[in-house]
Amino acid sequence: AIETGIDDCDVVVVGAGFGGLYALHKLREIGLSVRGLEAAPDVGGTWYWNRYPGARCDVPSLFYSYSWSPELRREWRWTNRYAGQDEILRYAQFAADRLDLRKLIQFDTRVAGATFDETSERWIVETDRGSRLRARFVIMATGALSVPNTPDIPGVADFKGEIFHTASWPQEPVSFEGKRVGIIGTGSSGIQAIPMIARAARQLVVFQRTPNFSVPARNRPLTDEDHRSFDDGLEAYLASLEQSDFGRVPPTAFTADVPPRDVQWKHYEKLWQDGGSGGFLKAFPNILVHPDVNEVAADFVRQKIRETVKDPKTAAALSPEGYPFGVKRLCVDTDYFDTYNRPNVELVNLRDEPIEKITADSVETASRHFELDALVFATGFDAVTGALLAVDIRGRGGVTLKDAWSEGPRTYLGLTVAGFPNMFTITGPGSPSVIGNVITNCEYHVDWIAECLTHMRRRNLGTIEPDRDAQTAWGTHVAEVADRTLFPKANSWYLGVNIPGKPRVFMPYIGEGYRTTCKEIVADGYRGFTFGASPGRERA
Ligand code: NA7
Repeated sequence: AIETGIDDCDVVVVGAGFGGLYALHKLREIGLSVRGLEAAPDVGGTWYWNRYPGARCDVPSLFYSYSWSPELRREWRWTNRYAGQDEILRYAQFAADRLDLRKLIQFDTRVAGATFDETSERWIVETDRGSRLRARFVIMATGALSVPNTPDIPGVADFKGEIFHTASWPQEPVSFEGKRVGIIGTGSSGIQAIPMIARAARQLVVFQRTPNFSVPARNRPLTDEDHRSFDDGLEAYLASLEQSDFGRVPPTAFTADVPPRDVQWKHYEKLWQDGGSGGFLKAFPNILVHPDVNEVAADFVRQKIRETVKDPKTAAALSPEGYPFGVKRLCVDTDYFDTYNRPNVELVNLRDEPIEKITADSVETASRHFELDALVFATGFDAVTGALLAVDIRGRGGVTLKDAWSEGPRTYLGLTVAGFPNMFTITGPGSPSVIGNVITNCEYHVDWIAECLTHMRRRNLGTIEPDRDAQTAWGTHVAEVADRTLFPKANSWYLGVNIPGKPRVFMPYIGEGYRTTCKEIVADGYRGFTFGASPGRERA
């Protein structure tokens, strides 16, 4: 019997960012009834919220686009080498309209809980508006960088000035004109926002705990020639998505020679002039693996900082030491280091003088007092697992995802979780997730899920879930791959160390051949998965 007051569908997709939008489209296309739920009033996901000044993608715009649709490609023309937040958001809106997806999505609706009912083999999804949906499948397209992290600094609630977080920036324009502004955090977001705020504000105080490696974007308008050359290379690019895994550690990393220092230096000089992070991260196959190779890149960036920043003490404080180059997300900036030559910008090195408290009108360090009109938190995210654990997800036996992941996330392929049948995680932990190009990573997951659901329909299968052994082996593999690289040697959000109490587990999969592995598993009859027979209800 159909319970009243509950909506039934085949698939609930949580989140209307690039992953969720494509999931809605693709699964509707294969004939499933789909419903989207989105906390924001509009599509775009992280690009909806991150409206801080300077917000820009560090993957070139021509590639940071849906690769699956020739139509969208033809009808959309990127204006800049690196797209700003506003343009990316417009692209997401364009895709949603062009694919007619809005009618499938309930906006301003946050998913509070999702419970797998073992009797009916249905997910019951509950929203913060008190509505409930029932679906065979749940797709968590909730994003890897979508839950802002605001550190619990004593007195923060007392601050009477304006207060912002880069990842939940207001919709209405913010003016820093004539104001004394403080910013906490120098990750990608801070490094993009700082030069912009510095230009507007009377005074900008940057509170830095850890300096970051950053390379120039050299953003510029795209030319007809850029578009032509992208089109010419398109076929090869699309094929490369299938073959290789852009941005990850290749097997040759472990056998490659150590190139002479001057050869490396010369190459970095060229990459520095070209701009962008992609070239640096694959400058030499072993750059993220071999400490000696890595150290030259680190030295190179430190040298650039010394050449750029006039005050030697500030230059020294801005220079990353003690952790490898490129194993925290490499920042890409416009005028970042040069901004510290402005008379209205001051760097406060929290290693020397930690923040002690925030008062009604100031930030106080151990030795100084900074009066401020506005305070910006550029303090990052509870990455990769944050948005999944923010939902009260309950699988078989009422076990919560929180309990299942109390010692760190466990998944099979970053797509599925043992004990949580018919739930899929787009860019989940244990998948390439946010390494490389998130849009194409999302697409691959959606395509994989669509193929899986088609398979299940053909065979009249009711449920899919990974075996615990397969999941454990996958987790071990993900960790082993990371442990062979320099990635675990930095306290990055990849490891969850930015969030107090979060288990230290390297979350993204950085091995090569992820897609090949996923395909082989499918070809091998979904090795490592168990399917449940159809409960005999209507077919999906
Ligand atoms: P990140 O990269 O996590 O950077 C957050 C920054 O905030 C980083 O410099 C942190 O210093 C700093 N932070 C965090 N907590 C504190 C406290 N309590 N006190 C002082 N400073 C603090 O986040 P972003 O938003 O910049 O970028 C995230 C990703 O989004 C980025 O990598 C791209 O992929 C897009 P720490 O390094 O922890 O010492």
